[in-house]
Amino acid sequence: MDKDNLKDLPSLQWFPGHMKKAQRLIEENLKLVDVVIELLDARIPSSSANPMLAEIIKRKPRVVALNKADLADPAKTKAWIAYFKRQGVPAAAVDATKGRGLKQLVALTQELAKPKTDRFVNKGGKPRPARCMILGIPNVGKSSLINRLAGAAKAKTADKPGVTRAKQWIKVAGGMDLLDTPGILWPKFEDPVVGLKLAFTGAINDDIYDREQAAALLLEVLRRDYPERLQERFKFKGEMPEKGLELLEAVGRKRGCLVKGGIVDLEKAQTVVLNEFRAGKLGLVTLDAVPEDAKGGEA
Ligand SMILES: Nc1nc2c(ncn2[C@@H]2O[C@H](COP(=O)(O)OP(=O)(O)O)[C@@H](O)[C@H]2O)c(=O)[nH]1
Ligand SMILES: [Mg+2]
Repeated sequence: MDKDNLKDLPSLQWFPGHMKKAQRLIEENLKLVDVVIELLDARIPSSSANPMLAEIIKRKPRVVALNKADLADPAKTKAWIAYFKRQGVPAAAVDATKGRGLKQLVALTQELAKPKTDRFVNKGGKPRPARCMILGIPNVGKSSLINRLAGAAKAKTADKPGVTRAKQWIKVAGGMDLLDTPGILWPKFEDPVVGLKLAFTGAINDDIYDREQAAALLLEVLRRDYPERLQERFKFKGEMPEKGLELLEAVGRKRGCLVKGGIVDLEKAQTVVLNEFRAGKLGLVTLDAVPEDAKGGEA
């Protein structure tokens, strides 16, 4: 399987062989760059992270881009950025589709590369832009970000017969060189909660997860972090049930998703919850809580 096919692999088809190959491609490109840009989904910054990133990039400086910030809770995005900074990792909120936050991302990347580019000049080299590459799991927005950063100066692919396709560098406004091929990371699929969060933010395919579990988990997280919105949206009066499944049933009742005998049609209720969440009816939501600092690294 070549590099281009690997790009389109649905995340659940990551077999050990694919993971090794993806890792090898990244390691090859790592040698060429000063800095890596780790692209995360601002709605699920820890669930969209690759568990082995630190091992893969070793000591290469890293900047985090919290993408799809237009869909995330702005207060939580701020808290996540502060958290990364406390871990010594510069971070910026971006919206790759509209181009928001990209100037800041480029500035952070250059700053991070400065020791390296300065050293190069001190050894007699010509000043050069920071070299970087983008890493992230499928659907996090790598291509959108690369295209947006490329702007008008989009890299042409020089496909000369008989010549191995050279690495293409994109010159980014503001003085940064970006590899046109992103590194594809696999998600944390061992953790079922992470899998569900990836599913309902659209990072993995819809039809491979249990919709009832997904809706129940979503309601539980919303109850914990956004109780007023849940209350308001589904017109709960007084106490809301605590457990996800009970919440789902209550939502079904509120919305009249009933079958004969007044029993709640859980399937209909799931659809209501998942569709309304995806349509943004519950507002801007971030589903991963910022970890406690005492526990160290952003697992
Ligand atoms: N709302 C929003 N959608 C985005 C953003 N970035 C990417 N997307 C969407 O997310 C989907 C996956 O993006 P893509 O660039 O193909 O992801 P890739 O698989 O990492 O290359 C596409 O539908 C994009 O339009 C963003 O910042 N905000
Ligand atoms: Mg892509």
